[in-house]
Amino acid sequence: MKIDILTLFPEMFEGVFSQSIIKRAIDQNKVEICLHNFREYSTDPHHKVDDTPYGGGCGMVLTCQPIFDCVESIKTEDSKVILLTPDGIPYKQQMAYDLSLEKHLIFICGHYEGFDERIRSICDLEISIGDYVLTGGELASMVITDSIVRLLPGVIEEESHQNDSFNDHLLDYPTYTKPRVFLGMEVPEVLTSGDHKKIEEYRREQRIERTRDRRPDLLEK
Ligand code: 6GU
Repeated sequence: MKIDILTLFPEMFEGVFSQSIIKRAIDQNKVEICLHNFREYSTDPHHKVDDTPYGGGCGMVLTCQPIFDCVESIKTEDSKVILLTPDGIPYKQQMAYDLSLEKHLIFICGHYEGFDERIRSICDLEISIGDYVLTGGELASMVITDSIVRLLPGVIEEESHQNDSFNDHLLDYPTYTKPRVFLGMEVPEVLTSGDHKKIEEYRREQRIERTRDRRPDLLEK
């Protein structure tokens, strides 16, 4: 998979993409991530990328030209162009699965002050990561990239995401490791019983119970 990210702040991504599982996925060529500062595409003599809003109001608005030209230069037949914006479709695990099957994603990181409405015309999808406002789409594109890259074949063991929270609209089951007793808190006996059928049953029950307690809204699905 190839992921291109259009941003005015490419340095924000350095730490996130140079550590742990994402770094390994990049090193193993499971994903190629390219950052594009669309300021470089501005035809303005001062490389301006924003301007005041028509009709008045506060803040600056991202202009069409640099983003249109940047997308045009990297888009192919296989590209899906995605705008990060608080008024997009709420991001869910199912969308991570769907996007992980794409060949080429292009993320456009907007700004909270806004972008020219006509930028939406070159986008295939608009995504929001939750009902709160961020200063820009950068953090959202990192969150989405992370959730997609871990699903790419061979990045983590297939089995590790079969029980992920939100699969089958259920949260994950509780896990324990050594020691068996820590500060008086014991590991549930069933997990040390060696009875795999019982363990599977216990985990399924725990997933349902947890979901009922914490996220009853998911169970309705
Ligand atoms: Cl995708 N962008 C911004 N700026 N704020 C957000 C968001 C995206 N998702 C939730 N809040």
